[in-house]
Formats: sequence, structure tokens, C-alpha cells
Amino acid sequence: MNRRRVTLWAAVTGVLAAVVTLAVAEAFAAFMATPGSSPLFAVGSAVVDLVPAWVKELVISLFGTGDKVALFVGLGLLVLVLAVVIGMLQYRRPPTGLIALATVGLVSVIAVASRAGAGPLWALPSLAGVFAGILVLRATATKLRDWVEATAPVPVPITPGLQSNRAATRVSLTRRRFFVLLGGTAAGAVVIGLGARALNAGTAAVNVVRDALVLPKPTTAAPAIPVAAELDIPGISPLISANDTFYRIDTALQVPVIDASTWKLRITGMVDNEIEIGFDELLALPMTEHSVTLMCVSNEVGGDLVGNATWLGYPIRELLKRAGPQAGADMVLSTSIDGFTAGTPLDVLLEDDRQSLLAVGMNGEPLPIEHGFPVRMVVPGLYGYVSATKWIVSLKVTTFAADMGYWTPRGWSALGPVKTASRIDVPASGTSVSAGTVAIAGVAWAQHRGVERVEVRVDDGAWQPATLAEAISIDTWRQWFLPWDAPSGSHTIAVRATGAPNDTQRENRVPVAPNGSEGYHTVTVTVA
Ligand SMILES: Nc1nc2c(c(=O)[nH]1)N[C@H]1C(S)=C(S)[C@@H](COP(=O)(O)O)O[C@H]1N2
Ligand SMILES: [Mo]
Repeated sequence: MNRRRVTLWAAVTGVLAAVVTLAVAEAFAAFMATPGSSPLFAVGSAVVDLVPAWVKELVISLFGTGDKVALFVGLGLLVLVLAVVIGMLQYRRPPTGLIALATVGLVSVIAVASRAGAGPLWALPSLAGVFAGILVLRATATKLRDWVEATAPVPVPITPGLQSNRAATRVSLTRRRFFVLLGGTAAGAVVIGLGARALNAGTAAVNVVRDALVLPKPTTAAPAIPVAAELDIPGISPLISANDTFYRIDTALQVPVIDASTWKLRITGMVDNEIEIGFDELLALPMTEHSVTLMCVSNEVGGDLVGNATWLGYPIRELLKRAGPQAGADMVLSTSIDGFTAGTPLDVLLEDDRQSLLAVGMNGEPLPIEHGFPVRMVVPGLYGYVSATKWIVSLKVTTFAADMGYWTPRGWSALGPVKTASRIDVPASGTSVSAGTVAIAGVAWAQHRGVERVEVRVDDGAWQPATLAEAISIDTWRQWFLPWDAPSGSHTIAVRATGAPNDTQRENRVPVAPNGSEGYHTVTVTVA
């Protein structure tokens, strides 16, 4: 057999061993009902935690909310390359392939152990997977070697006819053995993999609970949204963002699946009384409904990591008051079940006229799983990374000196008040419009201060005041528009907003890190 074909089949044995390793590991993780112990997710999450902030920004700016898909495609390619190399190593220089595979297993065990909430048993899926992979790799490499040796020319043919007959039989026998092993193992891996998927029905179960959940009526309902708050302009961002298209940003590769009936929130730290509250108890409290525009600090100028929803929840200040924060405390560290944390100023959460909520509802529905089911935080006026903890399980009253939220040691500011910003939705950049009256329109926000003014500039012209739609409240974005008598040619349109009090956006571009982008959003359009 020629060398290239041998190399190809050696690579296939490596890939098969990798598939078996992952299938067995996933099956163990699913069976143990500890999704966090899955090697693929653990390694992926470790990558997310370890890569420098600029890489993460680059990935988010390149792929936006497709960042996780990009990560998994990258991981998949990495696994493929490793598998091919391991297969070739084991064939050419046994047992180096087995050693390499065991090393990958060790890395996976370390990654799993570094996950929030990891227990000693969490190493099991990686170990079982690698063990199965090693067995498969050794067996397939041996069978491949038998086959290749059988095809080698026989040095001294004594009785030519008989010898070549025997040799031919041996070739077909060894070939068959190799392929039976390959096919059988592949089929087994598929069955195990599908089984793991079926076992992983936890998500499905939570969906059933979520679908059956009837949210309580708010005691303090959100005021009816004024009709004049929503403009009828094609292409403008809807005033309320739909749940299924609401932007999603988090470090969770696998959405945490929480059983609401066992969910608890603990309030600990510098408090007079520690509090523990379950989901039913929370739902029984008087609920407040409030619209808030949520915003990611990673949003580029003109970006879409911002959305507006009507949240239903219980005011955090009420729970904090019940716990009784002690003197000297200035921060509340909220923790998600997956280990994510956010540090929010205590005084902000205690403000009487700021609706900081432990939210259970989003636009009239229970929180979608990806947006924090069963409970998350929403704080008007702060970027999500310092306030909007999803899948929340604890609030620790503490100090900025003693504790840090997830993103702070990774190059982001400890404090994250939202900056005044505005975006042109229509006309979209790079499009062409016909000459005549064109609506320039979009949204502007300055959460918890309110938008005072929006102005538009075409080319080098003067700033012209846009018409603002009515506000829902100071905590939400406002739609705006300006009719423009568009002359033909290419034009650049810029927008700037002024948040109260008198805080006009600046032209100078500032990157998203460490505390939010700045600069005017501009679009270029051709008028025909
Ligand atoms: N558990 C958890 N909560 C989290 C995050 C996270 O990574 N994990 N990311 C925060 C960030 S950076 C933002 S911008 C908001 C986004 O909320 P959304 O996905 O519901 O839009 O969630 C916040 N809450
Ligand atoms: Mo964010």
C-alpha cells in the first residue's frame, strides 16, 4: 500500500478515537447530570476565561452574538487536527499517539476541575472518554498495521502461485478486520452519542416547567406605553425588542439549566440577617413591572448589543433592606449558578427611585432560559456586565476593596454606568435611496438620566434637531427621526444624542474597553 493511503487511514483511526473519546465523555457527563463536566464545554469555557480581553473583543466584534458558534467551530478544528496527528503518531511511533491522547485527557481534567462548582467526580467523563479512545486507537492502529504488512511484497516466493494466493487471502482478511473494527466502533460511537443527547433532556424538562409557569400580576404595573412613543417608520428598531431576537451575551457555553422548584437565592456577607428565598416565595412577593433598555459594554458605536424589554420582578432594595446591609459595605456581588459574577454599587441598588429588579418575567413571559431563567438582575443605567447577572443564585453584600466582578480583573472598569449613545437605523449604511424626502431614524439612550435631544448632521452641514418620540421613562431608549430632503450623490449622516443633564455625545472615538465605546454613529448612503 502506498504511504499516502497508509497515512490517510492512520489519520482516520485518530479521528475515530477522538469521536469515541468525546461520545463516551458526553455520555458520562449526561448520565451524571453534570453538564459542566463535559470536556468539550469545560475546555471551551476555560478558553473563554483564559484568552486575553482583546481576543474576546475581536471575536465579539467579528462574530457578534455568533461568538460561541465561532468558538465551537475553532474547537472542532483543533480537535480534528489533534486527532489526525495522534492517529499518525500512533501508527508511525507507537505508543506516542496513546501518550498524546492521555495528555489531552489530562488537560481536559484540569479544565473541568477549574469550572465553578466542580466536584471530584467531574474528572470521570474525561477519564472514561480517554480510556475508551485509547482502546480504540490501539486496536485500530494494530489492525491497520496488520493490513499494511499483508500488502507488503513477499521477499522470496518459493511456490509463486500458491504464495500469491495466500498473500491475497491474507490481504483481504486483514483489510476486512480493519474495516469491521472501524465501522463497528463508529456505529457504537453514534449510538452512544445519540444516547447522550437523549439523556440530556434536562433542558427539555426545564422548558416544560417554564411553559407551565404563570407569572403573577404586577402589584406595580408599568404605565401604559404612550402611543406616541413608537414611530411608524420602516426599519427603525421596535420600541420593545422581542425576546427571541433580544441580544444575548454571556460566558456560558451551555445555558445553565435550573430547576425552579429547587432554586434559591442567598443574601449573605455584610448583612445583619442572612436571607434565603425560594422561587415560589419570590413569586408571592409584590411584583413591579418596568421597562429598561439593557446594554452591553462591548457594544461598538452603532452596534446591536442593546435591547429594550418590559421586566417583571421584585425590587432588590426590598430584599437588601430586609437583610440589613452593615456599615462600610459598598458593593453587592451577584453570582450566577455558573460562577459568573457582577459587582454593583450598593447605593445604586438601594435607591428608592431606581427599579433594580430581581426579574422573573421578560415582555410578559417567564425569562427565556438564555436570558436567565428562572431569575436574573436588571438595573437601569448600568451596563450588563456590572449588574444584569442571569441565573442568579446569590447576592453578597461586600466592598469593592474586597471583591471583584468577573470582568474587572479582565480589563474592564469596576464601575459601569451606561454612556449616552445613539444609533441610525435607517437608512442603513451602504444602501442607496431615491432622491426626495427620506426619513433618517433610529434610537438613542441615556438610561436612568433620559434623552434630552438628538441631532443629525449631513455631510459638513449644521446639526439639525431630530424629532423625539415620547419616552416610556428615563430608563428606556427613545426613537427619533428627521425628514431629509435628500439631494443626489453620496452622503455621510452622523447622529449625536444629549442625555440629561446636558451630556452631549463626543465625536472622539473611544474603544469599548474598559468602560464603553464613544463616538458618533455615521452611515454613508447613495442618493440616486
Ligand atoms: N450568568 C451570567 N450573567 C450575565 C452575563 C454572563 O456572562 N453570565 N453577562 C452579562 C452581560 S456582559 C450582559 S451585557 C448581559 C446580557 O444579557 P442578555 O444576554 O439577556 O441580553 O448579561 C449579563 N449577565
Ligand atoms: Mo455585556
